[in-house]
Parts: sequence; structure tokens; C-alpha cells
Amino acid sequence: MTVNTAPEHLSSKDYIEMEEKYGAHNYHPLDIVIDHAEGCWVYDVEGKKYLDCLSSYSALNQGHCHPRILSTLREQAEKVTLTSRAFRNNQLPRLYQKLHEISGLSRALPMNSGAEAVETAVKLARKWGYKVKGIPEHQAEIIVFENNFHGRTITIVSFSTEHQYRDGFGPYTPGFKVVPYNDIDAVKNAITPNTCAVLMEPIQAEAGILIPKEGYLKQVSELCKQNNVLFMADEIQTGLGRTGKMFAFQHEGVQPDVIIVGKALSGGFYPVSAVMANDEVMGVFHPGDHGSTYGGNPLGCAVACTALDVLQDENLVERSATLGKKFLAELRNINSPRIVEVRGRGLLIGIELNTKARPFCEALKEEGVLCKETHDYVIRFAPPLVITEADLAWAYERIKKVIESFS
Ligand code: IF1
Repeated sequence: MTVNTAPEHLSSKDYIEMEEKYGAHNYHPLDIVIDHAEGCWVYDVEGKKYLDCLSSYSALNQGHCHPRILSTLREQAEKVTLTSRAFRNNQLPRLYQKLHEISGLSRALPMNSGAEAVETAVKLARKWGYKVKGIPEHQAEIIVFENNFHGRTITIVSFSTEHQYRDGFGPYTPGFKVVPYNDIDAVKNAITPNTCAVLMEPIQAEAGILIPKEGYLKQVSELCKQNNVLFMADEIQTGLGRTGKMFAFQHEGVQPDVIIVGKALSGGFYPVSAVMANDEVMGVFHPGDHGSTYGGNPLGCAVACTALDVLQDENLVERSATLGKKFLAELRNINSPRIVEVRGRGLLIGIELNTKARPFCEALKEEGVLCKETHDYVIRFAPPLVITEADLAWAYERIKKVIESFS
């Protein structure tokens, strides 16, 4: 390449060439190179602005570069960033207390990425199965669902049903039983005396914003109780206000035994995830059983505390419910032979098409609206929860125009 690599001389095209040349090709991003962002808006290298309707897969519920979270990050970065868990720090207990308050569960365990938190929950469930439930060693089973998405580690892809996520990555971790989503009898039939947990997404987001039938979560939760099985909710994408409740399982008033959060826990600043559970479950972990160098670090904890404060102080959960309801109704008014269904909860909305969604996302990008297809046929909209009605109306006009242009 013969480009002048002084940043001020590089164009979007130059950055795309550099990325394609030097990076692993494990993504196929839309060709927009973001330089900076604020709230719901992102700006590319040429200064063109776009409305972010993906929010980094719901990690940016509080919007880009939220000023309060930013000042916490700055202040904490000047004090102390990492202590390791060999020593204590004064930010972690604050986060524990806040997680207890939002979840009703007594204890939390901090990690970094979502996948690590899911791995943590799997370890927790197995250990509880052996030490408390009395499952014979190496026999523990966890029930999971078709079309699940819980991350990318070897164990997690071992129970994925998506060919590409598994292909070439075996041998796989045993101990998982996959059943169809939305079918309570399938869960009932899969439970054995060796079942330690059911791990589920309360809405299957990656699978195409699949919302379970009314009453299904409650049935699964009751089945778990009857059989002494842990009900574990992966709220990494659906949690922290995204669906119009603090957690998506609250739409059915159930209380999981284990809750997993990540993404928006830090408002997009820093990877912070956590697993929450009551004493009987979390009590199976003893010093040395599990850990992470960065998990629970003071910078991440301080950022997460303010990210949670912002959710509460700005009423983002209620905003998500109100704005989402309105936006969903508007999108349902779009009249197009391409649309199969418009579905969503809060500001997690999918438009299922009878044709590939990627060209729609590319056309929307040209119109200044950023979103991403999921499972080929669904356009996903998940704007930051701080979005204004005016900005949603702006997006709606463009979405309508693009979809109608494909008719
Ligand atoms: C990528 C998908 C979304 C998640 C749930 C755990 C994790 C995720 C419910 C793991 C992560 C991300 C990962 C990201 C794209 C994105 C995604 F399309 F791949 F499936 F959002 F829908 N549980 N989801 O949604 O969390 O380890 O990534 O922090 O590019 O893989 P992580």
C-alpha cells in the first residue's frame, strides 16, 4: 500500500484496505469507518453522521461516550485501574451491592466478556450439581436451546446449533442437551436426575429476535423448581433495560436462580460482565475455584456502577418500554410485500423479511441509519435507550423509504 499513514491523511477507503490486509477476516462489517461518536450518533472519518440503531449489540444502552460514565472512567483511571483479586479494592463492593439491588440475588461474581460470564455460569451450575444436588461425578447435564447464542468459546460453541460457529472447532465439550425453544414438553422430556441447569436467553436475539410464547418462561422456571434444576438466564443482550424491563425475564415475573449480564453493564466503555446467584449456589465456589486477572478490577467496577446509575437516573428502562412500543407500532405500519413480521420488546426490534436483509442494511447505511442483519432474513434495530423521539422519527422515515424501495 502506498498511503500516507499519518491519520489526518487517511480516508475510509485507506482504513478498509489496511484492515483487510492486516486483520483476521472473521468479520464482514459494513464499510463505514467510525472516528467518533456521541449519544446515538456516530461520525465516519469523512465527517458524515449516522444514527446508531445497533448500539454494539446492546452494549451501548446508555449511548456512546456518556459524559457521566466518561468522567468516572477518567477519575478512576487516575486513581487505580487494576489491583488483581489478590488484594481488595474499594469499587468492587459497590458494584456487588448494586447488582444485588437490581437482581434480588444475594451474590455476584465479576468477569470481563459475556462469554466468560457464561462459562462461569456453566462451571457454577456443574459444581452446584455435584456438591449440592449430588449428581455423580462427570455426569452433569445442562439443557440449552436450538438457535442459542451465548458466545464463542470452545465450550459454548460445543452446544451451538449454528453450523458455522462449530465447524472446524471440535472436539467439543460434552454435557449439553439441546432442545427446541418454545416447547415445554421438550424441556420436560430432557430433564434427568443428572440435569443441573437450564440455560436460556429470555428472548433469542441472535436467532432473529424470537420472543417466547406467553407463559413459556414461567413454565420453564416452574419445571426447574419441581426438578431441583437451576434456571439460568443469559441477559447479556436482553438485560439492563433493552426490552423495556430491567431484565427480559421480568416480562413473565419469574426469578431465575442465576442471571448473567455483560455488554451494557459498562455502557460500552469497558468489558465488564457478571454472574449473579443466591448463597446456596454461589456458595459452591471456594478460593481458587475460579477467577480472572481483570475480573472485578476497580476501573471496570467504577464504570459499571455509574453505567447502572445512568440507567436508573435517566429512567432508561421506562424509556425503552415507551419508545419501543411506539416505534414497533410505527414499523408495523410499513406496507411492503417484503415484510413477513415485525416483532420486538422495548427497543429490541426485528423486521423479518422474505428476502436477504443485508442489502437493506447496506441501503440504510447510505441513508445514515446503522443496523445489522441477523440470521440472514431479519433486520435488527436496537438503538441506544437514550434516543429521542425525534431521532426515532428520523430513522423511521428512512427505514420506510428503504424498505418500500425494495418492493
Ligand atoms: C460477536 C451475535 C448478538 C450474547 C448473548 C453471550 C454473548 C452474546 C445473549 C457473548 C454476544 C454478540 C457477540 C458479537 C455479536 C453479538 C451477537 F450476533 F453474535 F449473536 F448480539 F446478537 N450471550 N453477542 O448476545 O458476549 O463474549 O461477545 O461479550 O461479534 O460475536 P461476548
